[in-house]
Amino acid sequence: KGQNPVLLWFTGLSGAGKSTLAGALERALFEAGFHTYLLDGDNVRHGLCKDLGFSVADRDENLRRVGEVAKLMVDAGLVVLSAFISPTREERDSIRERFPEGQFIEVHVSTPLNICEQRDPKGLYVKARRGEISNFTGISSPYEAPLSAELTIDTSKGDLSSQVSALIDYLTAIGVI
Ligand code: GGZ
Repeated sequence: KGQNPVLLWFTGLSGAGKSTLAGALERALFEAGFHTYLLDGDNVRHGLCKDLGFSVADRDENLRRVGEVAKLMVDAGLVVLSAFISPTREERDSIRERFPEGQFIEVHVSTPLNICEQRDPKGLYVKARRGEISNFTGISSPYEAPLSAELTIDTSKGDLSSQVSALIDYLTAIGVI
């Protein structure tokens, strides 16, 4: 099916819903016959980036590698989705610069910290508050919200299917699908 390859870059706090949203969008695109790939911590941090932790330098290197892999996949014609906290503007912007205008689409998953902390699906916020995890984004390490993301979605408002529809509508409007 006709598609214009792009990288959809989901950024936001741990527990904001990046993977859920990107995963649901990928399923919808796949079912509609598009060729996609989802990059996230689960398939990258255990392999390609298993030598890296959560210091500023390691996160930058994690994201640099992800950006380069995504670039290869976009060159291969895929609609690539990535779901990483990606806490710094500088790192996100340097990945954006690796792509032609319009091929890097930043999606800010803007769910507020207090909601992410209430959700705490893996119990990581509790551990971070106790000081058992260092450099935890939002608690002991900063998160810089995007200043001009193409899309902003707060997953504490509305349901998943309407959020996926908003993403599909956007991709349709800009001619990606
Ligand atoms: C933030 C951490 C940390 C620290 C482990 N800070 O929500 P999760 O659990 O399932 O996904 C998070 C993941 C962060 O990896 P990313 O590759 O997305 O981060 S980055 O873009 O900053 O490179 C979280 C868990 O690993 N995790 N320690 N200190 N999140």
